[in-house]
Amino acid sequence: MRPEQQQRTFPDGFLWGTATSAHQVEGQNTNNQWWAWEQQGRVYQGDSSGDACGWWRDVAGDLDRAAALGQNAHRMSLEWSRIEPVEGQFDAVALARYRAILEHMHQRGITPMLTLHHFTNPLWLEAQGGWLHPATPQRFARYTEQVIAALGDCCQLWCTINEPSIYAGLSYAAGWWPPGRRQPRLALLVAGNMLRGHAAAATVIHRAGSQHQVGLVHNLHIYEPATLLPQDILTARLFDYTNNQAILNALTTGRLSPVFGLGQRTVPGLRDATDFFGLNYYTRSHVRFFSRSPTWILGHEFTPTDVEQSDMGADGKTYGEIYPAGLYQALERIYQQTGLPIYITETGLPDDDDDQRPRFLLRHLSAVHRALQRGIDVRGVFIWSLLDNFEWAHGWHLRFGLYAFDERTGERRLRPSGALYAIIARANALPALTRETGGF
Ligand code: IFM
Repeated sequence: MRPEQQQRTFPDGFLWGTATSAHQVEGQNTNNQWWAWEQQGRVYQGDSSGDACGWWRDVAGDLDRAAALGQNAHRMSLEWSRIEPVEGQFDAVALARYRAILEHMHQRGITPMLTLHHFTNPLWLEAQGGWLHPATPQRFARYTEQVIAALGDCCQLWCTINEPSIYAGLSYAAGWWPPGRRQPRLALLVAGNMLRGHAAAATVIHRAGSQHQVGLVHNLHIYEPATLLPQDILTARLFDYTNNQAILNALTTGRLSPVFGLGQRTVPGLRDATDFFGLNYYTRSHVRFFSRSPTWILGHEFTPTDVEQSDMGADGKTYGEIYPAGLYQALERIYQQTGLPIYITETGLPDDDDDQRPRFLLRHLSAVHRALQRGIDVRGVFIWSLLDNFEWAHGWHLRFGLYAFDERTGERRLRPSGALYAIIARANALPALTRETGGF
């Protein structure tokens, strides 16, 4: 058989999963800053997370669906505001509920990966300034201690914080997310504090035993200079430095660059905090030196009109280019710089009619396979997401699920891409390389 006719297999034990987050699927998360923001009508067309996908009530059906699709892993997050509804008071009932969810997973052969912070803060923390407050990393570590004591025997893969650069940028520079601030300097302070929180939580988790693996989840967005003009190249590098490189440097050196604010630069525990890199990869944008509408520092980001785009980007604020080569670039860069094993903790696209997702999956997973062949240590992929869910500022208007979910009726419907992902996960292999299934 010629090599191009052979299946492209993945290593034994490779994790094939999907990812979700608490606020996006649980429902009735009334005690965090996002719920409050939604009640103020700040989400697109007044949408609210409401009952979301009902996971707090009942998760078994969706976990059955994940298992039936051959998934052997699921990444989900814990809701800090449920576990610590009042500062210093921990809710044993909420922790028991999470324990039951983890047991459901194990019963179905699904390995859990837990994220401790995925964009939401308890209201009491937000009232104190959230991640701008210098004591927040220690508060986060105290919450982590309770979680490890209650759930440490049910999980070994831990993500401390999801996408610090996105949380900080959208909440404190762009102003699209609560608390709606527009001061890039604050965004950098917040990102720095989140790195401190990552180190503090990792120290707690590592203390609980060497079976625990800790990662930080970073959204590696690709910044492409719009032209070869030196000013565009430099601006793209500046965007990349503040959003990507400064975080990679912090993880490998244990020191924060001055972009994160002045003050103590060596962060206790940061250098040894990270056992794996959690890579979220979605897209790239093009960057041009200062235009009349700068979205960040001295620059303007955009997506050229002649590239294939997902349902993202229609609002002109977000970026939706489908760019699988970027996943390979990200994997290679992270592995070269950090030497850490990598989980792709999220990749996916909003595509309501599912006319792009099957090809998206084949092309992005081909990039992963190519990376493995070149010796890059990728341990698993979590597609965002198992089912459509509450997409933050876009509300219910962007559909990322392998299952379509109707938030009015609760109906779930498998999309063709979900069936395709099941074939790949069950075979632990991609179909043979063809023009349709291979190139990226
Ligand atoms: O829905 C989000 C998720 O919460 C974090 N990463 C990107 C996803 C899609 O926008």
